[in-house]
Amino acid sequence: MRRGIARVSIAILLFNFGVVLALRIFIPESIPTVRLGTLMLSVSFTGLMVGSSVSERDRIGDELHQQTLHLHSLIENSPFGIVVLDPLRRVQLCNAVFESIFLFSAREMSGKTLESLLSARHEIDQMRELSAQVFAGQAVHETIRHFRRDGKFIDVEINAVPLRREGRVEGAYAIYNDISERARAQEQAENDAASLKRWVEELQLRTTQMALLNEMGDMLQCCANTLEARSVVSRLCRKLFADAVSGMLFEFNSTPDVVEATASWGNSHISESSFAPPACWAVRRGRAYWSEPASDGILCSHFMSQDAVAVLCVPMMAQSEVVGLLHLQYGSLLAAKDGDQQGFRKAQETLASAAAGQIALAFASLRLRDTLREQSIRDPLTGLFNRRIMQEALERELHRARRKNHSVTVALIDLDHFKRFNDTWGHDAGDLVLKTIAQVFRSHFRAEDVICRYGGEEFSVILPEASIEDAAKRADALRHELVKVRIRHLEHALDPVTLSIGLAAFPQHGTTAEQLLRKADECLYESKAGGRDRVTVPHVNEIVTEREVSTTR
Ligand code: GH3
Ligand code: MG
Ligand code: MG
Repeated sequence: MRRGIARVSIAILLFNFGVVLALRIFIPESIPTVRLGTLMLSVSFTGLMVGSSVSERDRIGDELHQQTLHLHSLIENSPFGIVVLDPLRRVQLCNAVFESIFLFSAREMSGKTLESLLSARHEIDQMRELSAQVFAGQAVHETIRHFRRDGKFIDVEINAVPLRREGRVEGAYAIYNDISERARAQEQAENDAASLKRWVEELQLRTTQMALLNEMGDMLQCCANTLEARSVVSRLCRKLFADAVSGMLFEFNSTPDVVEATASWGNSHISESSFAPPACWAVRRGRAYWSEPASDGILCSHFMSQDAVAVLCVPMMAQSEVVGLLHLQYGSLLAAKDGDQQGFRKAQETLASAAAGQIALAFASLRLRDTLREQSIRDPLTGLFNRRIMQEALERELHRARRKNHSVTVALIDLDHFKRFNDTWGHDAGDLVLKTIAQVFRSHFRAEDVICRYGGEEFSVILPEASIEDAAKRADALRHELVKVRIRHLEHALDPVTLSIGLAAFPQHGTTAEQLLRKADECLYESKAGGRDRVTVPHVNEIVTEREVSTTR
């Protein structure tokens, strides 16, 4: 229509121009006609100006319309969510993607702030801060976790810019990109990587523990006695249970009602070093037991203090019998294993049970070996060395004496009229006499002297580095000591025991074991013959050669 006006204006202008021209040609003298022509030309010119102005506005309006359509199409067809906020930070318009991200329709969101619609309580502050930044004139790029209408959370990437008009911020324009899938995939990948790392670490730890456990088993098998085994246990358990603050190894004593600490590692032990077996729940139940001093749980009663976060007691079982106890104390480290405390405890328990089993087996076999060895070298009734050990010890002492050039004395001791103890009070009484006398011998002689039961009621003592004179004095003192010993059997006081003793010394009375024993036996015989209860030494002028001992009296 506006174009029509322009065309009409041009037509009027042309018509007026034609009229003025005709008047000039056909009525040249008429001045009013000239004026009328001028007026008509002015009117036409004005009409032309109005027409062209209307056409220009029409063109601009068209262009604006096209641009608006284009912008709308851009916004609507954008793969991202787009929202425009008014100066009061309320939703002015948004596209379909924005609607689909948050599951609200444009109508529902229109006129409301995004904070009121889309954020959970803890994100409101973050949202407010973000919109404050934008309305302060800054462009913002953030990733925020939003809650959408159905209550699920989504991660969105936001690019927001302020909309300025004449230098003033009059709104905001934001592009939303839903990156939940990407974020979740990344989170999953991170979790997977963390789990893998944890598993690898766990595997490495298990490998190290298995290696240490095997090492401990190997070392324990090579131990010659329980003393060595205890030192192996304390050294390797310190490494094996690196998470524990300290540990103790308890063994059942020969006295069955006492458990005794025989090895320990680390500091601040809370357990008593010896206690009755029922004081420990692990011993009572025959399986691992955790005590937690800090909590309300039942504690083992062998603890002296409660300075530990947790304590693990594991019974050491060998052939279905509890032979000892492995005791491990944990400090703050256990508390630090927050999330996976249960897993950590289980792993420690399994490891401790494996270690305890291995230690128990090693100790049982060492004890068996010790027992067999003891049985092979000791007389079961008196606990003294047997004759075979006496022979070996004498050979060894003679060898040493030759090298170091000192003397060795051998004493043969026979109990006088021993048979009458058996005959009068029975064999038990006789056995009691033998045991008591062995005890007196043990306390009378030095630790380095070798006391043996030579056979029946005969004993031998090897006195290294003792001269014949010293040995004679010692033997005489023994005789006097023994007379004072009163033995009671079944309420009966037995007669005092007297001894007949024969001595011989290296090198003056013999240079070999055989020569010395023969000479000591001769002296013993002499003691018997002389009336018993005495000590006899070889005569001063007896000459000894390498081959035989000839006596000149
Ligand atoms: P003598 O003064 O001459 O040595 O007389 P004796 O009675 O001590 O010696 P004899 O050789 O006549 O007797 C030794 C007795 O010791 C004989 C044996 O029954 C007894 N005997 C040996 N071994 C044991 C033992 O282990 N227990 C008991 N009860 N008696 C034993
Ligand atoms: Mg005898
Ligand atoms: Mg005798």
